[in-house]
Amino acid sequence: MEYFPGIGRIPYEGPKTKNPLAFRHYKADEIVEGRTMQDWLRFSVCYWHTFRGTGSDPFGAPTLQRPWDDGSDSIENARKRVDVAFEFIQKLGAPFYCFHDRDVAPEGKTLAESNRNLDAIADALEAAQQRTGIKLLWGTANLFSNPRFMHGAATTCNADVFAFAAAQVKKAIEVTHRLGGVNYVFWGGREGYHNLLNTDMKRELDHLARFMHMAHEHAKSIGFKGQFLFEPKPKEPTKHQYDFDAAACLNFIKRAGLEGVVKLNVETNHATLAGHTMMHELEYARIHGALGSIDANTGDLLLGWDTDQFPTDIYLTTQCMLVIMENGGLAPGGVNFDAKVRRESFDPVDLFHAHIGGMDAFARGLKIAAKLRSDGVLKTFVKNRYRSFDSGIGKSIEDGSATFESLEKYMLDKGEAAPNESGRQEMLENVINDYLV
Ligand code: XLS
Ligand code: NI
Ligand code: NI
Repeated sequence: MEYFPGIGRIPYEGPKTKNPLAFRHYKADEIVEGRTMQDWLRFSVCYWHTFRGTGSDPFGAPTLQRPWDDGSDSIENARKRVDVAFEFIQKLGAPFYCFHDRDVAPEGKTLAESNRNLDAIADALEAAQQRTGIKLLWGTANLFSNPRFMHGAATTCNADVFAFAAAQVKKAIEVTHRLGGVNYVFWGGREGYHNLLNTDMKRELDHLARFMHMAHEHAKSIGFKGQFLFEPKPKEPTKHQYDFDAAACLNFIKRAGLEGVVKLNVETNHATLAGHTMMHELEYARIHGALGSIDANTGDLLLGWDTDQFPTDIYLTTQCMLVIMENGGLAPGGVNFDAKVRRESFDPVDLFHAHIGGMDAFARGLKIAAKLRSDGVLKTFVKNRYRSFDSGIGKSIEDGSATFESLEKYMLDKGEAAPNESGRQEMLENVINDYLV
């Protein structure tokens, strides 16, 4: 059975093609800075938006036409979706996918039944992976859709719900391990609060720390070597999510003694909701040695929620790739399209247009960033800007030999600081535009 008839493997045809179902820039085996595009980008298709999205919103019913899907929660339907997913990912030529437990398999009436459903679909996923060579970038657990998680999962006030969440994550890590997943993501679905009047914030954060240590212990005990990742997000569904942004996550990791255990999966739309640029979040994670993976999408700056649109802006992807290349890539992480087509884009073929656009935008960002790096434009400027710290008084500050006394003496002798130099922001913005064309 073919679910996307008339669409073959998406070819690379180069920038001049007029074929909407071809890549203009993403050529998997093209070498950039000594590595293939496929290895730099490690693209992943997400199961939830792409194969479970319906196009419904708070104001309207589903719109997306998915002729293969009978809309039911049966195991048969779930099995069929596995075939749909792998046909799509294979035709697209993405090497990875990722999922939540409840995206792939229906939730049962009890935990035991849910686990059995998940095992049954894991069999199908495993067979499809073997058949196609497509690999699992990460698995995760949905700890936010079921009403039991209304107060949170690891940060709930209900100890039974904490136990349920623990059992669910235990199983999700095991399934991720079984499927050879190379990361495991914790997005804090409802880990946050709507009102501090009913919230013991300290207790909730302590519980989250306990939860993460137990998850780490379990992963070790079963031999799961994948990277744990927190996915920062400032709000939605709660008013305040504990994993607000990269800085809040890193502080939690430190407070909980989880350094070296958890890195970050940074998502563009979450960065902008937090009032940051994606480049800021990536750079903040990178300099702390915690840049693990990214959820590639984009928000709409005029809207205040997580619109999860496909990234098409090459200014954005260039900025992402500058930091990712400086990080030496993302492996074992990757570039996961946590993005959905608009509800007006209801044809199955729109899924191809969306992913092709995102992959091409990142491939262009990669090529532009590589050129900026090989010409040394930004690096040389930035290095020169800080040269007063390379010797003399600046060096004494950096190497720790300076004290307030020595600095005071230096300045009393000198009388006034050396004059400042221009930051040349506009010139650098012009330089970037030269490279974008
Ligand atoms: C929601 C998150 C979610 C995570 C996986 O905003 O982006 O989709 O990526 O749980
Ligand atoms: Ni995400
Ligand atoms: Ni999101």
